[in-house]
Amino acid sequence: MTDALIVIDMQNDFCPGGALGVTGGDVIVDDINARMSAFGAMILTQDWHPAGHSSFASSHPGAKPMDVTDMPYGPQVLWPDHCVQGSAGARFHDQLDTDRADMIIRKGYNPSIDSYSAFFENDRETPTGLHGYLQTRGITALTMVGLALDFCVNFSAVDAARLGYDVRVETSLSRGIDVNGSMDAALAGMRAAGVALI
Ligand code: VGL
Ligand code: ZN
Repeated sequence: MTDALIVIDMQNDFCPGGALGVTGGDVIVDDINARMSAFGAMILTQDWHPAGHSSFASSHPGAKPMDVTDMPYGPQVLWPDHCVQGSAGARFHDQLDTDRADMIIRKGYNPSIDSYSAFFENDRETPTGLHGYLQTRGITALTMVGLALDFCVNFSAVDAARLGYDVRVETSLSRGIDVNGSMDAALAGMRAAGVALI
């Protein structure tokens, strides 16, 4: 049995100075690198949106960032333009040790659906393929770190727990956006799903 470290969205746009910068998002990079050698598998996720993505406030006339809109799949926070495919903001943080990754999974490339989770798009049913990858490698235990704790880490951890993985989130190696109480809701939701918060 192999356990995997899943490093979520450690990209320039989620670090201070980026389009959707998370406070302290960059200070965790060295400690994340230091954790990598403790795992049998190392996976990175990368938020990867086409220009004009439906999760961008700029794609909705009259909307501003952090507004919430109704999408066919449910409520969706509208974000500043971020992690546009091929842009500097979409690149991993310069100090992240990407050479150690076995696998890089991109998400959010579907123009009409956002994808917080590394497992499913925000309709909660369109798979990214990560579950199949982990299953074929025999991986059953997952540790998650990265950005943002209340969105992509949260959704990934809850989906993984639902899929039957043994899931831990190392909160000291993660930072959140905290919009409209999202941090408290995320921590409560992860605990309720059986995710171990370390
Ligand atoms: C994320 C908002 C929009 C994240 C990605 O990585 O948590 N948050 N896209
Ligand atoms: Zn995004």
